[in-house]
Amino acid sequence: MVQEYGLFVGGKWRKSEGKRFETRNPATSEILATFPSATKAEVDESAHVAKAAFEKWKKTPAPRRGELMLEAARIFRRKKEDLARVVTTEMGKVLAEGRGDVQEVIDFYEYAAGEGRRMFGETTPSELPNKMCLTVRMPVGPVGLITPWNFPMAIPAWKSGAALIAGCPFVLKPSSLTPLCAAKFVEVLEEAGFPPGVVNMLTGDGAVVGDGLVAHPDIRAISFTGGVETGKHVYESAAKKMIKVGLELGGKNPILAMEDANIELLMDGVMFGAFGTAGQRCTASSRLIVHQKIYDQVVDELVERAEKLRVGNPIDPKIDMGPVASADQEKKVLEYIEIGKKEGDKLLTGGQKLKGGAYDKGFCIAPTVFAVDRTKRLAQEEIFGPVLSVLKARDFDDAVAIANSVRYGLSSSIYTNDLRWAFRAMNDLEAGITYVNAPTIGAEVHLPFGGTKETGPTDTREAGTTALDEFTYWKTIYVDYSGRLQRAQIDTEKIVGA
Ligand code: TXE
Repeated sequence: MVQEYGLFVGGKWRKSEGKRFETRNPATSEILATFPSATKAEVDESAHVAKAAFEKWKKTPAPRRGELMLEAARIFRRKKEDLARVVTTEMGKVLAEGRGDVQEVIDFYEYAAGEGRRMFGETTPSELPNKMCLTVRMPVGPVGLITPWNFPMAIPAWKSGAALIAGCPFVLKPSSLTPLCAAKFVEVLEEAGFPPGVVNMLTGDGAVVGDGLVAHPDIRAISFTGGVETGKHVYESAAKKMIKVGLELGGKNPILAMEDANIELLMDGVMFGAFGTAGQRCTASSRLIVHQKIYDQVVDELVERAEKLRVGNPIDPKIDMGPVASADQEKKVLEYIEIGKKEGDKLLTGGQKLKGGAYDKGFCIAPTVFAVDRTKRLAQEEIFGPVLSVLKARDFDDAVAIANSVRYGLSSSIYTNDLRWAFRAMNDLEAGITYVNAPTIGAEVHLPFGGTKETGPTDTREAGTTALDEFTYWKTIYVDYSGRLQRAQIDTEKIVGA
């Protein structure tokens, strides 16, 4: 029987007044569960509940908040295999990657829990005697977390882990393509025993729940991962309330292959970076920029490798690449393939939906490689599917110019054994992340994650200690224990030597 989920508000699963929608397996079209589309009244209610919970949660000592997170991490570890199967079944990434999604949850919750005993501020000398100055992090209040479908447990974990340890209750609004993953995620937090109202989840329309949370006066920060247009819209509405907004909006991430690159290593990296998660990662290696001297060799090997990838139902451990996540994603990727053909890009392999037998029930697209000119749309726009654009560069400077010619700036990579190129790339590539001799994917949870340009504003970074910045503000505290009025900047000279 298909399970019917409700909303999670105030520590309870409850019914909704909204219409219901289905979530399906993108490999088989099987219905997995149904969920409600929360109404505006339910958005208001969840924000009020989160606000009420904030009063107690902010006063719960941060190490105690961390203990609950460690308990959640233990449960995630115990349930890892089951949860990984939910990720694979609902989102379509292969099982090894489904396990990776859950491992990121465990890693980040453990890491963030430790922040409960750090969350360092500063102490500095005062300019006046018998006075001390310090800074402490303050939680901003209840927050809204709006998440996409491509890392359906890891992204909710990155955002919620930082919010929880900072002292902020949250309302999670997951993508309507992966509500089951979000529900399973929330069930673990429920089992871990977070106080009622600290953890809330509303499923439903972006325009009702997403917009509703961003505009709600009780919601004091938004962390959003998704498409650029939606992200800009969220940014604008949040600006009207002057609240913090974390935005992570995708990329067109380049791998630069220099003439001295280890080709075997490069190929392993490109395959993983371009076709892992069927190319649906914000950090996917979607452009391969190759030095002209090795271009022909790289292209030949690339085509051979891409054609060997086994595409199909990702629950089967023999499969290398699963389907794209939905009919809409499939349509978008196939449209881009048509655009490439119309613009005169050279299709080197793939370029079609896979059909026949089990393929007819899902959204599998052949791993696709195009040789592309730098100004073409396939060289510039995020496709978010298993389509790799290969570009030819004259030399290092030309490769960097191509890499930096796009509107995004999330991840980047260079394959070379020459220190000069490696270090110059670290400086010259316009991106929040640069890898050397590794593909553009593979972020680790204890380091800042985010980009520049239209990937998102540079003032927030997920993961790492920087994750706290999304959900806290600095308070500066002055403690005067001189027992008399001391006036900074005014008549200080009288005090000196007093
Ligand atoms: O994203 P949306 P979609 C890119 C990728 C993909 C495209 C569209 O190129 O093909 O975006 O994907 C919620 N106010 N990325 O349609 O719509 C929505 O319900 C507030 C890259 O899935 O941006 C979901 O929870 N929220 C990205 C979330 O926003 C709104 C990962 C993201 O959905 C809203 C995913 C609104 N008005 C897609 N409308 C990455 N950076 O990795 C929708 N939402």
